[in-house]
Amino acid sequence: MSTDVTASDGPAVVPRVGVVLGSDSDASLAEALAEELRALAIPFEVRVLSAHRSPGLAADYAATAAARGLRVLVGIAGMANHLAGALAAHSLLPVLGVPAGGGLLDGLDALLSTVQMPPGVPVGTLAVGRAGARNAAILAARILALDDSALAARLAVARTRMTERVEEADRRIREIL
Ligand code: RP5
Repeated sequence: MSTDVTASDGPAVVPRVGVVLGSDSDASLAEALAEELRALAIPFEVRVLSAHRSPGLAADYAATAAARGLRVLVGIAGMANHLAGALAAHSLLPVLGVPAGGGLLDGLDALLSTVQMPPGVPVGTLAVGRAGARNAAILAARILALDDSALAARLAVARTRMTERVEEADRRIREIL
C-alpha cells in the first residue's frame, strides 16, 4: 500500500510523514493516524514494509527517506515490533513507534519491543493501538510545526477545539446528573 493523499489533487506534493506498517492487517491504525494528518493538512505516505518479512525494503525505505523529503517516520506494527527500531537504525530522522494491539498479549509484546531501544537509537513510543496512532500524527505535527508557523497555528486551533469539546461535555453532564 502506498498513499500520497495530496498528490492526486494538484501539483506533486512531497510527503513529510512516512508511515510504515508491518502488515496490511495494521491498516486500521494507519487510517486513524491519517485522519489526524489530513485534518492538519500534512502530506504523508503509507507503506507496508516489514522488519522481519521484507527487512531489505524497510532498510532501503528508511535510508532514503530524508533525501526524498520526509521529515518524520512512524512505524506501526504488532507482536515483536522491531519495525520502528529498524527504521531508526537506518535513518537519522525522528522515528515514532506505535505498538499494535491484538494477539496473545494484546499489544504488551509490541509495546515493550518498541519502547525498549538500546541507547543511541531512540524511538519515540506512543500508546498501544488507536490512541497511539492518533498521537503519533499529532506528535509528528508538533515536530514539523517547529519550522512551520502555519501548521503551528492549525495545531493551536485543534487544541482550542479539543478544549471546547470537553467544556461542552462538562456542561451536558452537569445538566443531566
Ligand atoms: C506484525 O505482526 C504486523 O505488524 C502485525 O501487527 C502482526 C501480524 O501480522 P499479519 O500476520 O497479520 O500479517 O509483524
